[in-house]
Amino acid sequence: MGQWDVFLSPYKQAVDELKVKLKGMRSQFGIVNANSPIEFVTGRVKPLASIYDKSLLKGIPFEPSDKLGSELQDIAGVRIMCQFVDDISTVTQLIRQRDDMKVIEEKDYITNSKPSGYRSHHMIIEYPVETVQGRKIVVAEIQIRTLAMNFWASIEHSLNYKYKGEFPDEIKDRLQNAAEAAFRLDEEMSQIRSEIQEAQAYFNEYKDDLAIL
Ligand code: 0O2
Repeated sequence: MGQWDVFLSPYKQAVDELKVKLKGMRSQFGIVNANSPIEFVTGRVKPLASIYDKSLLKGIPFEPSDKLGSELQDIAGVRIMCQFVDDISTVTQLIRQRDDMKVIEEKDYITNSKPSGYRSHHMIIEYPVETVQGRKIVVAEIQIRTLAMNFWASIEHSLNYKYKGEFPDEIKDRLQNAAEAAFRLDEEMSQIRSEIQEAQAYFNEYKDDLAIL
């Protein structure tokens, strides 16, 4: 096993565990028949090429070290998607209350969106991982956003590969307009939230019967 594999292994463990725990939160809402503030959860360990790019950007030596692990806070990253903007504060509150992770920083890019138009709530946590060498505290990033914010961010992220962050003005303007449109969509959906949730509750209750029809 290479040095990088050894270094990244607790981060992989953290991502796997966090995904199970956060998906567990979603199922618990289902069990008590309550609308879940969590729609779905994804997670990844930052690819080595992205670790290299970011370490270069931040002027941190590209080597498997504690310094790299604490300065690049998103080597372990988990993303929580919500249906409604209000769900985001419900989820952040649930995470703050947990004893198995410690929130050390929060970044509210929803109230203060990034100049690109990016919106999301970021929580930086310390998460203990039990390894055969003992306990290791891993820094991880949880990004919480609505489905509309996620749609925008994933499109913008793919375009970033093409343009390497240097968007032509026209694309930049269109992306900013699209970000505003996504935000207006979230606002509209919030207005009709109770209608949507009643329909979803009805569908969940009768989905087996509906499947027969
Ligand atoms: P990837 O490929 O997702 O891993 P800071 O140290 O706080 O100044 P840092 O560490 O970049 O800066 O943190 P920040 O700004 O909170 O962003 C971390 C992650 O948020 C990014 O990781 C993206 O996942 C996401 N993000 C931030 N800004 C944007 C944006 O404008 N567009 C999109 N699509 N995502 C964004 P990486 O490493 O950039 O990318």
